[in-house]
Amino acid sequence: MTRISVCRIILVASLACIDSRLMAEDGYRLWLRYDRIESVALRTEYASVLKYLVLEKKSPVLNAAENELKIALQGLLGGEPVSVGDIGESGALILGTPSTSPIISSLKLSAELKQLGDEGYYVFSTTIKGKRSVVIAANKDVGVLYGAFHLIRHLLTRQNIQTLAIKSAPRIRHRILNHWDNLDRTVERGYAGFSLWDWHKLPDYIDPRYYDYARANASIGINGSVLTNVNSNAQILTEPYLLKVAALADVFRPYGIRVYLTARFSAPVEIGGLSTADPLDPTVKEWWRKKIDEIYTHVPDFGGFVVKANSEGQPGPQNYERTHADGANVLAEALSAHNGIVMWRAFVYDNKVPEDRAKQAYNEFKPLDGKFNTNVMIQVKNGPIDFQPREPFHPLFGALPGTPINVEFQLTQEYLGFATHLVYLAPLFKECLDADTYVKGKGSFVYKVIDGSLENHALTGMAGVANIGNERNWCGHPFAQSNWFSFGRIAWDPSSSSQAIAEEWIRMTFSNQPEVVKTLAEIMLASREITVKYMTPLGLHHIMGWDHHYGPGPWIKDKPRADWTSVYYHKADSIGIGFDRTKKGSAALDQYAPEVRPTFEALENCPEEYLLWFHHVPWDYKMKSGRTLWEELCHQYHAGADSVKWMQRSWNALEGKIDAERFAHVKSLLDIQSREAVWWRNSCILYFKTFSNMPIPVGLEKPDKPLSYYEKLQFPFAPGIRPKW
Ligand code: GCW
Repeated sequence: MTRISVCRIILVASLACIDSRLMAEDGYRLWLRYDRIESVALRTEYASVLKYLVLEKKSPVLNAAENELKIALQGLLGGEPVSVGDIGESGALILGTPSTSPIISSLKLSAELKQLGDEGYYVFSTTIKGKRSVVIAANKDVGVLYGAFHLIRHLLTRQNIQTLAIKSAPRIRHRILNHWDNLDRTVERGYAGFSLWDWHKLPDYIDPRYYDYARANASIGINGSVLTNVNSNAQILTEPYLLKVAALADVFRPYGIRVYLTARFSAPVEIGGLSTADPLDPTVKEWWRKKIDEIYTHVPDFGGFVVKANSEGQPGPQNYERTHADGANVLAEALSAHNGIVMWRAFVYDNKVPEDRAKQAYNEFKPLDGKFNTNVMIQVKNGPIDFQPREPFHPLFGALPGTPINVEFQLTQEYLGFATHLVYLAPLFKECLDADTYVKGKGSFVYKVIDGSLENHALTGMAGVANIGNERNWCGHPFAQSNWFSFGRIAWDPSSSSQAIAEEWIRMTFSNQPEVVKTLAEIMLASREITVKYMTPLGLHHIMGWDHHYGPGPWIKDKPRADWTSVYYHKADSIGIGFDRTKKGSAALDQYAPEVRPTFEALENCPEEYLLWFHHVPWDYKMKSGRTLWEELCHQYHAGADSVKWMQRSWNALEGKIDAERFAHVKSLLDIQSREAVWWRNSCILYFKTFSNMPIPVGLEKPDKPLSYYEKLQFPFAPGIRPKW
């Protein structure tokens, strides 16, 4: 299909150019698709109140809210002009704060607004001057912006505006995308093209897309963006780059988004001309202080730093025999003068340490609890290894009561089929957040660690490693957009349900038709479990292709680092398979609270989805299904691959109900996913069979190629590869 090059929905574009008949459905508009509402009755009803916008005072943030409402309403109402001014003859949409809007101030909302903080909002229907009205009220302008986006979601999902009474405030303070974007525009583990940031042309050329990025984030409550890769380059801290960063910050600011950078620990040496980066050296401290002051001259609301130190070859304080706390604090001290924060990553492990990799972060950070400055958060991945399709929750959650912890999820699908597989990740995020750490008794859920309520921390955060690139549809796979969306929604409110978020996203992105919503929600909600089955069933992990992590590679061994091989993790032998992390093995389980351990310690108790994570299990072990472990493993791989066929059938049944362009796109991606699921299934079964020495159970289709075929496949140009520094 030829792509019709038409006006994009960008804030700066002419508002009149929204016409779905001209618009190629290429996914560019994400979930902010403001096409005319089909039902005349609903349009008339919405229009009677909402086509009169009342904004009594302007500010950059309030203007952003007003502009968005104008674009949205004009599109949804089918081109009816939206006036900005007074209350109309039939009603009005009034937005503002008590201090910017005399009308809102006259409504005496202090009791309602009290609990809503700086970013919360109150959206409600009422009657003002005898006219039906909808009010978006907040304490601060940014709350009004978020309220505006809530109302837009409400309209896009076709809900009524007669009885609105929505109060909402974020439970997490820092809701941040982490871009692993390099200065040459490659994106580490990025599968949606190159970086959005056109460093070469910044600061002079401002790609209109930056506005759309900001709009999309604001629409789901994301309020921070780390622009650069955690495998960082010190150049970003030099003046020419800070000017570029400042230009992006200027675009994002009216959308409530602060920018953050990654700090390379050796920057004082690399760009500062010092002979050391020892955090306790006074010249180093002074260098960071000056550098940070300089950053704030360019970006007055700069958010702070994310730091990956002494991990996978990155420099850090341990190069100078200092601790992670010494390292974090030198930055934190300088940032604190400007209200900036440090997110210091706990993703540390060392091939030279003779200890289960899953235990190393805890061992490193547990003794440092309470030693970090108050503006430091420790950023912990959801699981103890590395963004696998399934991991138990990280043992550091709950283990550092004296230190704020923020969780890092990966939206980009490094270990989940890149941007080719449809995998809805909200259930994975929720599985971690809803896990019970028991550190303060039953009910000590991970989400309570993250929202600060368990230990009373005010500094809270959630980080999502972005899946965004410069591909036209932003994320590569049309459904990968749902992972960006759901991350924002869950960071705002960790108690949101995966199902509700999926349905909301489908309605906004595809269609409000009940059949479409139902079918797509079923596919999305099943997709993560299906992926686990065809990739890493029963607690297997880290058996992907060498380095690029594309496709299966359970045979990977004999590499320079044992902890980057697959055999390190699955430990298959003639007796069985799996990593024994009980007391008989690495005792990683002992890092969890005593109440958590019994569930996993005894083989008979261990939930089967975590079996091979915690146990080395004999091939003939009897599973709950009555099958042996070997048979069950084969069945799971088959069930996974078969279920992708079910996803294909369900999708195909929607032909005609989804626009042709996205229908065809997803259809061909599902074809690839289906082929790759079979590839996973066949290679893993054939490989593990060399250890089990057991036949593939009767009734299951046999692989049509030998193991050697799969082992020889090479993908030197797989996307998203780690840069070789
Ligand atoms: O998962 C691993 C990735 C690396 C990444 C690292 C990290 C940014 O393979 O590419 O580096 O995690 O999280 O630091």
